[in-house]
Amino acid sequence: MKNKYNGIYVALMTPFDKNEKINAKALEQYVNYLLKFDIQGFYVGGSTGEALMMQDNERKELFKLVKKYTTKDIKLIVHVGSLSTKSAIDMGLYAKELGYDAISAVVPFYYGLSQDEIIQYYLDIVNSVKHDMVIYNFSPSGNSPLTLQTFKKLFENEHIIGIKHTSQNLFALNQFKALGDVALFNGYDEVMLAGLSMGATGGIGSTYNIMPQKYIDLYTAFNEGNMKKAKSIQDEICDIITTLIECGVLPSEKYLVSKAGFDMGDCKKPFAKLSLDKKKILDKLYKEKLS
Ligand code: MN9
Repeated sequence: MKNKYNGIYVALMTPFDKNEKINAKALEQYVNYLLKFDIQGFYVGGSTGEALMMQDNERKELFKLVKKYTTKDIKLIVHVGSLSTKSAIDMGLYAKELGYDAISAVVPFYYGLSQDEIIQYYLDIVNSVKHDMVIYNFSPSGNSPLTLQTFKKLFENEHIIGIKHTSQNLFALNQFKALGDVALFNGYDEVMLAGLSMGATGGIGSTYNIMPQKYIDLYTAFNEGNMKKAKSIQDEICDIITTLIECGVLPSEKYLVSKAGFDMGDCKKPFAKLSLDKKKILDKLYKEKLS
């Protein structure tokens, strides 16, 4: 059995202070809060963690802190993806040494690499780090989406054990069943139920930060075959995400979690601070649907 990573994984936010430095105290409080929920793990230092705006040494500092604050036996997957293979390997080795369960890396973007170059990127990382790897299947710019053929080649490697599928293409997600028993995480929270129906074995999401219990309940309802309940939770989630998208997903999430009592600070630049108008919309959302 290859897949030991089912369930609900919160894509952890990183709290920053006014100088864009990690706010360790807020991070500890926030991690402690999330550990009270019946989640299966954290996804550390991904898009939601703002890692792509952080220096490698700052990312390593985050890995160290989250590992230290996670005092409960849940799985920890850490994102080490970088445009540089060398950096990804360096961060991967560090995370493995800290005791992370698995590493993950986004498809290297920007340069429009070929499928072969991308395959080599992942093989170089796992052959050096020798640790479980979850491919972060997200192609924001530059690359064409990874093909099933590419995934088949990647999964010949014993260390490559999962996919975080951040794509609305759920037919592609379903086709991953050809890869065998892999950890298949739904990536877009607004299609969580659809993703589960098409074969996802869990989810990694950003909006789990503001409503973890809804995802736990949706996942449970789905596994119990209670589709009516699962659908009604997904509908509630989609209404909330519609507002988040309108106001900007990451700054809104930080604002909402700060309202709940954790000092998350602002997103790193170039993210803008939320306008007063957007804050008002989010205040209403918080009051009516999240508190
Ligand atoms: O990690 C997140 N995707 C990205 C997953 O950040 C690219 C999602 O949780 C989205 O933020 C969410 C809203 O679109 O589904």
